[in-house]
Amino acid sequence: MNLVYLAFLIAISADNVESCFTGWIQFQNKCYMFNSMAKEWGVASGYCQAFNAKLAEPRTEEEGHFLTSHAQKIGGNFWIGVTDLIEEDMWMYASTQELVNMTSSLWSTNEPNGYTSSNCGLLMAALHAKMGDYICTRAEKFICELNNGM
Ligand SMILES: *[C@@H]1O[C@H](CO)[C@@H](O)[C@H](O)[C@H]1NC(C)=O
Ligand SMILES: [Ca+2]
Repeated sequence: MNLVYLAFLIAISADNVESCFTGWIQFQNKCYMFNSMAKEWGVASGYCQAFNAKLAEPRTEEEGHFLTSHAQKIGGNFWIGVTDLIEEDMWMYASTQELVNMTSSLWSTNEPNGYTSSNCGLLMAALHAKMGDYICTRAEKFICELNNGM
Protein backbone atom coordinates (compact mmCIF):
# COMPACT_ATOMS: atom_id res chain seq x y z
CA MET A 1 0.00 0.00 0.00
CA ASN A 2 1.56 3.30 -1.02
CA LEU A 3 1.27 6.52 0.96
CA VAL A 4 -1.10 8.22 -1.43
CA TYR A 5 -3.53 5.33 -1.14
CA LEU A 6 -3.16 5.33 2.64
CA ALA A 7 -3.91 9.07 2.78
CA PHE A 8 -6.97 8.41 0.61
CA LEU A 9 -8.22 5.74 3.02
CA ILE A 10 -7.70 8.02 6.01
CA ALA A 11 -9.60 10.82 4.24
CA ILE A 12 -12.47 8.44 3.48
CA SER A 13 -12.70 7.15 7.03
CA ALA A 14 -12.47 10.70 8.47
CA ASP A 15 -15.45 11.50 6.25
CA ASN A 16 -17.37 8.66 7.89
CA VAL A 17 -16.75 9.94 11.41
CA GLU A 18 -20.07 11.65 11.72
CA SER A 19 -20.85 14.14 14.39
CA CYS A 20 -23.39 16.89 14.68
CA PHE A 21 -22.96 20.44 15.90
CA THR A 22 -23.03 20.85 19.67
CA GLY A 23 -26.56 20.48 20.97
CA TRP A 24 -27.70 18.40 18.01
CA ILE A 25 -28.22 14.66 18.14
CA GLN A 26 -27.30 12.35 15.29
CA PHE A 27 -29.45 9.57 13.90
CA GLN A 28 -28.29 7.97 10.66
CA ASN A 29 -27.44 10.84 8.27
CA LYS A 30 -29.42 13.60 9.97
CA CYS A 31 -28.92 15.84 12.99
CA TYR A 32 -31.79 16.79 15.27
CA MET A 33 -32.29 19.47 17.89
CA PHE A 34 -35.00 18.90 20.47
CA ASN A 35 -35.82 22.44 21.52
CA SER A 36 -37.43 23.07 24.87
CA MET A 37 -38.93 26.49 24.10
CA ALA A 38 -42.66 26.29 23.46
CA LYS A 39 -43.61 28.09 20.24
CA GLU A 40 -46.42 28.15 17.71
CA TRP A 41 -45.80 25.78 14.79
CA GLY A 42 -44.97 28.59 12.36
CA VAL A 43 -42.70 30.35 14.82
CA ALA A 44 -40.96 27.06 15.60
CA SER A 45 -40.42 26.54 11.86
CA GLY A 46 -38.78 29.99 11.71
CA TYR A 47 -36.46 29.12 14.58
CA CYS A 48 -35.29 26.01 12.73
CA GLN A 49 -34.76 28.02 9.54
CA ALA A 50 -32.60 30.48 11.46
CA PHE A 51 -30.17 27.58 11.85
CA ASN A 52 -30.45 26.57 8.20
CA ALA A 53 -32.62 23.69 9.38
CA LYS A 54 -36.29 22.79 9.24
CA LEU A 55 -38.88 21.22 11.50
CA ALA A 56 -38.11 17.49 11.57
CA GLU A 57 -39.52 15.50 8.66
CA PRO A 58 -39.29 11.77 9.38
CA ARG A 59 -39.24 10.07 5.98
CA THR A 60 -38.70 6.49 7.10
CA GLU A 61 -40.12 4.27 9.82
CA GLU A 62 -36.66 4.26 11.43
CA GLU A 63 -36.49 8.05 11.60
CA GLY A 64 -40.01 8.13 13.01
CA HIS A 65 -39.10 5.56 15.67
CA PHE A 66 -36.00 7.53 16.63
CA LEU A 67 -37.92 10.80 17.07
CA THR A 68 -40.68 9.06 19.02
CA SER A 69 -38.33 7.28 21.38
CA HIS A 70 -36.19 10.37 21.99
CA ALA A 71 -39.26 12.56 22.53
CA GLN A 72 -40.49 10.04 25.11
CA LYS A 73 -37.13 10.13 26.88
CA ILE A 74 -37.29 13.92 27.18
CA GLY A 75 -41.02 14.12 27.75
CA GLY A 76 -43.61 16.56 26.44
CA ASN A 77 -45.03 17.35 23.02
CA PHE A 78 -42.98 18.31 19.96
CA TRP A 79 -43.95 19.95 16.67
CA ILE A 80 -42.55 18.39 13.51
CA GLY A 81 -42.69 19.55 9.89
CA VAL A 82 -45.92 17.86 8.85
CA THR A 83 -49.06 19.85 8.08
CA ASP A 84 -52.41 19.97 6.28
CA LEU A 85 -52.56 23.77 6.45
CA ILE A 86 -52.69 24.16 2.66
CA GLU A 87 -55.60 21.81 2.09
CA GLU A 88 -57.59 20.00 4.76
CA ASP A 89 -56.59 16.34 5.05
CA MET A 90 -53.73 16.63 2.55
CA TRP A 91 -50.93 15.89 5.01
CA MET A 92 -47.56 16.84 3.63
CA TYR A 93 -43.95 17.46 4.60
CA ALA A 94 -43.68 21.24 4.83
CA SER A 95 -40.34 21.69 3.04
CA THR A 96 -41.23 19.75 -0.12
CA GLN A 97 -45.02 19.42 0.04
CA GLU A 98 -44.62 15.67 -0.55
CA LEU A 99 -47.56 13.75 0.85
CA VAL A 100 -47.16 11.88 4.13
CA ASN A 101 -47.92 8.15 4.23
CA MET A 102 -51.16 8.04 6.18
CA THR A 103 -50.72 4.38 7.14
CA SER A 104 -47.18 4.80 8.47
CA SER A 105 -46.55 4.02 12.12
CA LEU A 106 -45.63 7.68 12.67
CA TRP A 107 -49.34 8.38 13.17
CA SER A 108 -50.99 7.38 16.40
CA THR A 109 -54.10 5.22 16.09
CA ASN A 110 -57.21 7.29 15.29
CA GLU A 111 -55.12 10.30 14.23
CA PRO A 112 -55.54 12.72 12.57
CA ASN A 113 -58.92 13.58 14.07
CA GLY A 114 -59.01 17.35 14.59
CA TYR A 115 -60.29 18.27 11.12
CA THR A 116 -60.00 21.97 10.28
CA SER A 117 -59.11 22.98 13.84
CA SER A 118 -55.89 20.93 13.82
CA ASN A 119 -53.51 21.35 10.94
CA CYS A 120 -50.03 20.69 12.31
CA GLY A 121 -48.25 17.46 13.24
CA LEU A 122 -47.37 17.06 16.90
CA LEU A 123 -45.57 14.18 18.61
CA MET A 124 -47.83 13.89 21.63
CA ALA A 125 -46.70 12.61 25.02
CA ALA A 126 -50.24 11.37 25.67
CA LEU A 127 -49.98 9.24 22.51
CA HIS A 128 -46.60 7.69 23.41
CA ALA A 129 -44.95 10.44 21.31
CA LYS A 130 -46.60 9.30 18.11
CA MET A 131 -48.04 11.95 15.82
CA GLY A 132 -51.45 13.51 16.04
CA ASP A 133 -52.89 16.62 14.45
CA TYR A 134 -53.03 19.63 16.70
CA ILE A 135 -53.85 23.34 16.79
CA CYS A 136 -50.98 25.12 14.99
CA THR A 137 -51.20 28.25 17.15
CA ARG A 138 -50.59 26.38 20.40
CA ALA A 139 -47.15 26.83 21.94
CA GLU A 140 -45.28 23.50 21.99
CA LYS A 141 -41.68 22.37 22.00
CA PHE A 142 -40.27 21.42 18.61
CA ILE A 143 -37.66 19.35 16.79
CA CYS A 144 -35.39 20.84 14.12
CA GLU A 145 -33.59 18.70 11.54
CA LEU A 146 -30.36 19.35 9.66
CA ASN A 147 -29.29 17.09 6.82
CA ASN A 148 -25.79 18.47 6.44
CA GLY A 149 -24.90 19.64 9.93
CA MET A 150 -21.98 17.31 10.40
C1 LIG B 1 -46.88 3.35 4.14
O1 LIG B 1 -46.53 2.80 5.38
C2 LIG B 1 -46.87 1.43 5.52
C3 LIG B 1 -46.55 1.00 6.95
O2 LIG B 1 -45.20 1.19 7.24
C4 LIG B 1 -46.09 0.62 4.49
O3 LIG B 1 -46.44 -0.73 4.59
C5 LIG B 1 -46.41 1.15 3.10
O4 LIG B 1 -45.60 0.49 2.16
C6 LIG B 1 -46.17 2.64 3.02
N1 LIG B 1 -46.62 3.14 1.73
C7 LIG B 1 -45.86 3.89 0.97
C8 LIG B 1 -46.50 4.38 -0.30
O5 LIG B 1 -44.72 4.19 1.25
CA1 LIG C 1 -56.62 19.44 9.51
